[in-house]
Amino acid sequence: MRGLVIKSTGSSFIVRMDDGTDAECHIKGNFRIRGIRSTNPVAVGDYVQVEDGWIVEVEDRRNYIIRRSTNLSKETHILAANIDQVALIVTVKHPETSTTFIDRFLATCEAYRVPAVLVFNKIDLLTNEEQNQLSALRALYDSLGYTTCAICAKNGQLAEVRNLLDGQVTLLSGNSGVGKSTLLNALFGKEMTRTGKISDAHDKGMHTTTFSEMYFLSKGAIIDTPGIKGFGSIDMQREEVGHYFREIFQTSQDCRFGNCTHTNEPGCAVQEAVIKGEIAESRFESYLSVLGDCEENKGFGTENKYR
Ligand SMILES: Nc1nc2c(ncn2[C@@H]2O[C@H](COP(=O)(O)OP(=O)(O)OP(=O)(O)O)[C@@H](O)[C@H]2O)c(=O)[nH]1
Ligand SMILES: [Mg+2]
Ligand SMILES: [Zn+2]
Repeated sequence: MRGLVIKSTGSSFIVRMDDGTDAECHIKGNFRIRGIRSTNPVAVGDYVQVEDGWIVEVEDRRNYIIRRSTNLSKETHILAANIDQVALIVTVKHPETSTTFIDRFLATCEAYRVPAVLVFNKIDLLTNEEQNQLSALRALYDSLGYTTCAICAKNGQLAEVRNLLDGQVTLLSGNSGVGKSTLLNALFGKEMTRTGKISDAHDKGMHTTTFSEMYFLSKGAIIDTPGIKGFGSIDMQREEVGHYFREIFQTSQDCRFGNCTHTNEPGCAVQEAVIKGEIAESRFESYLSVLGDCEENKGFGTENKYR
């Protein structure tokens, strides 16, 4: 029988069967999907065929989003499949989300053609100066064509985000502790899942959510996922990296060389735009960090290198 994977712990899955019942299912150790080397061949959002509690087949995915797994192998981890959008939850502080992390995530969404929105949470904590920082960040990403919104999940100030979620299947992602699960609970008005504290010592989340799960809204659905540290991405050619940074791609049309990597080529329009302030330095730095990974040819996802 066919069903939709709504929860994954990595070793077991809850599948909502077409008849409306939920079944706990497993996969055999040698289960693989052709063409994708991932640590989890089955992800939340997958449509599967189940026989006697075993997932025996995964239907072709409309889309999916992956990151490199934490080990240094070539293997990747599928965050979710068949989604309408990613809501990347970020915070200016407590914990601070780095622009490198944001840009790496957005670049991967571009590569996989999954729309991404940026949700700035914990605006209740911000001083005036930090509010200015927030405004500057929103202005930057708005100018690139990403939808942004600012919320306080803790106090239920969610108006901005509710509209974005309506009727969509949305993957919630972001660093640990940014408030993904708090947002989920606030949207439902009751405790659907556990939330955690921010460690005093490191000002980071404690990786409270350890599995991915889909929750159904009256229209649409939300997938809460474990927080991630480094955002590894996919294998890219050096010339390709610029394609996934919208403004860099656009500006690169004016570079002298078609395969310009915007590092030290003459007649580089991108470098010129950075100097003129037309491309944000933070974005260019993120671009260079991804490019650097290609150079070292070692996959992006080393746990501690990027937050
Ligand atoms: N002040 C403030 N605190 C918030 C807000 N949203 C979440 N928090 C707090 O941030 C902490 C972490 O929240 P979680 O919802 O567990 O974070 P998470 O993103 O699900 O973290 P992981 O499951 O570890 O990935 C909790 O103490 C929340 O109460 C907010 O809008 N304002
Ligand atoms: Mg959580
Ligand atoms: Zn260039």
